[in-house]
Amino acid sequence: MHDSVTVAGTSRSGTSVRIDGARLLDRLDRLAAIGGGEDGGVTRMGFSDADQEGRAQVARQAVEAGLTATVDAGGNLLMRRPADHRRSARPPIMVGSHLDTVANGGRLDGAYGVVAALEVLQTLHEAGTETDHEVVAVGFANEEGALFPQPFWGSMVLAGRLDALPSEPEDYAGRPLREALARAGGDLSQLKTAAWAPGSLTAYLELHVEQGPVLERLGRSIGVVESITGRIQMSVELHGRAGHAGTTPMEGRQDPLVVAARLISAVQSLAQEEKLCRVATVGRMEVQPNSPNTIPETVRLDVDLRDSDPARLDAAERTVRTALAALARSGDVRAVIESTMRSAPVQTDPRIRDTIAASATELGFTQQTLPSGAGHDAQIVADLAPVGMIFVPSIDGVSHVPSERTAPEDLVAGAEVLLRTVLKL
Ligand code: HGY
Ligand code: MN
Ligand code: MN
Repeated sequence: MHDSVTVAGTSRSGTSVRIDGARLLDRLDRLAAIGGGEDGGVTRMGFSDADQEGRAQVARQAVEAGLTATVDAGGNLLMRRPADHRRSARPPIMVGSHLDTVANGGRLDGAYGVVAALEVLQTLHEAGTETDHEVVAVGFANEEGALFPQPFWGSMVLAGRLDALPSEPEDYAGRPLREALARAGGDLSQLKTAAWAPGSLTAYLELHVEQGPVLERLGRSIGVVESITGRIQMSVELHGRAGHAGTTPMEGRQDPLVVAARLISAVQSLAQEEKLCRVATVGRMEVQPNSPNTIPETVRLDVDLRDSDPARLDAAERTVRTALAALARSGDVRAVIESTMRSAPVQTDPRIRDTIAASATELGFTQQTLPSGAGHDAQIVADLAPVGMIFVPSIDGVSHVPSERTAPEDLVAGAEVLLRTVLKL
């Protein structure tokens, strides 16, 4: 058990409501145990069994706290105070993040924002604090797209961006999402029922670990996020001709892995040398038949491009497509490329930024305004409402790895600022 770490927030009625830091930290430990590995990594890929177990655990904690927990058709977990606390005529304030992780990722990316959102909701409920707006806590489904390659799935459903989603989503192995979504409590044929209308939220707030080095380097406790990066994800298939590694002459080979290697180098250089976009990465590749003494038949890989300027992103995407066409021609392989996800860069709402900054100041925390190099559900929910994001420092600036960590006092500080911001909005 963690010893208690509490600091007061104040509600409209002036009584002080207190984040229960020990409860927050214990729930993070419990959630990290689901899909947890020896090296401290966590694997709860969207719509996997572990993800479902994680969602169920958070839902149980909400119900035990006297809250309601429901899963919408997209698989998003929504937690609310009992009906008699929804008197407010004003649209609710939604707070949350995502519950899924990347493969062998960290214990905080996403999970921290959902557990803190539950903590805020439970703290308000226990204190009997009436807020001007109903507060809804959300655990978005499949933000990472680690198993079913549709990142931001849950927030895209909630934002009603259904036309940008495949009608019959499958995982990387071709297994249909329909059954996995149903197991999570969703329904692929009812996604429309999970969409919220523009203006149906007063604001969306997401608390998240920074996943970068800035706050730690500057020695600041709270990050006030000013913008969230734009991002394009492209899937590439290269079809060559398999053959015996020993008897097939080099002349005339149609080797897709050689083309893939050249493409990966071209992707790296378009960010590193040509500076066409801020970062460019190939993080996933599949080789078929993946046999040491067989010239590959097919290679599949994903390209991830990021920049805060949509025009630069588009130019970088065109460059990848042009480079791929030339490399496929010279390597005599057939190439198929598809942009599987495109999320525009988003500015957070200035009024919410100011409220976060004022909350951090009142609570005595140092702060820093900064951009987010990572993508977040907030950039999708921005279709519906003004959004704000609060960061806390990542130790060594790392994330998406087992060593992802944040100091406990920073985790509690972030939740205190989230609570205070909700009360002030
Ligand atoms: O990839 C990202 O930026 C986020 O972690 N989904
Ligand atoms: Mn992530
Ligand atoms: Mn995240």
